Amino acid sequence: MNQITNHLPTAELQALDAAHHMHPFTSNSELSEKGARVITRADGVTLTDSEGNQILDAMAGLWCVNIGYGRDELAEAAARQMRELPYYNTFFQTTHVPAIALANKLAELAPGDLNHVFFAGSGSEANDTNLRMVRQYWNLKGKPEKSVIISRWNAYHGSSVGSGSLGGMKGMHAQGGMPIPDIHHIDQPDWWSEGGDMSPEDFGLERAQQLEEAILELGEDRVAAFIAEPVQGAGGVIIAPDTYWPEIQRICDKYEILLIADEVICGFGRTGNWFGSQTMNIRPDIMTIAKGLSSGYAPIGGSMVSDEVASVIGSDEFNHGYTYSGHPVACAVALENLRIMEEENVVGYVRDVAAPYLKEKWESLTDHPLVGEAKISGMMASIALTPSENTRAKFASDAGTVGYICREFCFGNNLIMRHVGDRMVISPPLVLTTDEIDTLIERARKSLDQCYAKLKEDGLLVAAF
Ligand code: PXG
Repeated sequence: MNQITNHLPTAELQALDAAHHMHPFTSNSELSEKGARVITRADGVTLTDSEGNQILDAMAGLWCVNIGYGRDELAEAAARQMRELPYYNTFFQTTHVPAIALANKLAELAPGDLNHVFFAGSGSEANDTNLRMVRQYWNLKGKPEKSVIISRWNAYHGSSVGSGSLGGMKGMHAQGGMPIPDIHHIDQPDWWSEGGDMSPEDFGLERAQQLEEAILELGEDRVAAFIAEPVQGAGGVIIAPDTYWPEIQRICDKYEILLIADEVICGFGRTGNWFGSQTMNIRPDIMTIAKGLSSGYAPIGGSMVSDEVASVIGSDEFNHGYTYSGHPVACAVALENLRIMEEENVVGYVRDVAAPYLKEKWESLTDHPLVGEAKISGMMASIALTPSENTRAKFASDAGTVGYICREFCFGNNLIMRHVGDRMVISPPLVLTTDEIDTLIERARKSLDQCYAKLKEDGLLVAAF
């Protein structure tokens, strides 16, 4: 077979897919029974599948298509760059204009003195860079024993061995020999699920102070860095109580621990500022970037690095890099994406228009009997599903059972809304109009109603305790 086109019948495409394509984070046997949804095109915030359904993509792909689908300028930028210089590397004292221009632009946009960028092809690769970079930093400072990186349970930092070890997904650790040594995890600031009888404020402080306890337990002279997402994305859009981040910053400063902010989801406008670190008012030494950097139009990631860290790392050869570090086509696409974001004031639109509007509508979902808390930061949001909102009870069914049912109704209503366990999450394109927000909320509410009726019918509206 030479050509696979959009014109084959869906069932045929699904059969070919099941026969040869291994999907990420998917049970392939389950998938081949059901058949994958085949997406054929997209425009703005709307996907079209092979059956002609028009689906509102409230996840922006995988949290990445920030400026929306179908922007010709990005296709043109890629084509132009492919004609001029489709590939050259940035190893061995060479460079090229797209990498130079993008590095300069990023230095201008990044907060503080994060003036340097080490390019990668993805967020996972960039976090692998960070892992090696912070250890090499302390090594060059004459403290090679400072090698432990502290992270959080339920964090997501990527899927490679290094970044998956940094992450705190136990299901991932169970496969393939992770975590690697010298990664230590503390608890996440998820008040709804884990806050017990504490107030959110006290709980936020308690969770931040776990960092201090871990540093003291491991030994200050052993800890290299703390890594965290400003808002946990894949973990369920977990937004820490207000007391959390100031305390984390205090502890990092006190013990001279490098702070790595993983901005792969939060970066590039998602939280209503260019970076989530600005929203949370923290001063990272390193930021991981990817996804929204190119709005997902080309695979690219990187590590934004402070003057201090860059100067220490630069004092010796850093034996690290990827074939596609600073890939010229990906850099050209990212530059065009950032140009559009600036010219169209996308971050201002999020801050002043879209996010306040979405917040009001999203929080109104808490009047639904299935919805406990609603959390939102800029254009990333979650709701906790619960059989009993007054007690913050979990469902008696296995975690994720109810979330999955709700997600299936969302799909049926042409809305891509994800579930993480029994939390429903959204992260739509930043350019979503207020009319499209209305449609999103309408479809979400309808799906919640259907889910509620189904749970009642199946006897699943039962609390775990
Ligand atoms: N850090 C964060 C905070 C992420 O969200 C990565 C690193 C890794 O990036 P790459 O480009 O290597 O995938 C991510 C990626 C999900 C989901 O199901 C989330 C991600 C990726 C795939 C699925 O929520 N985040």
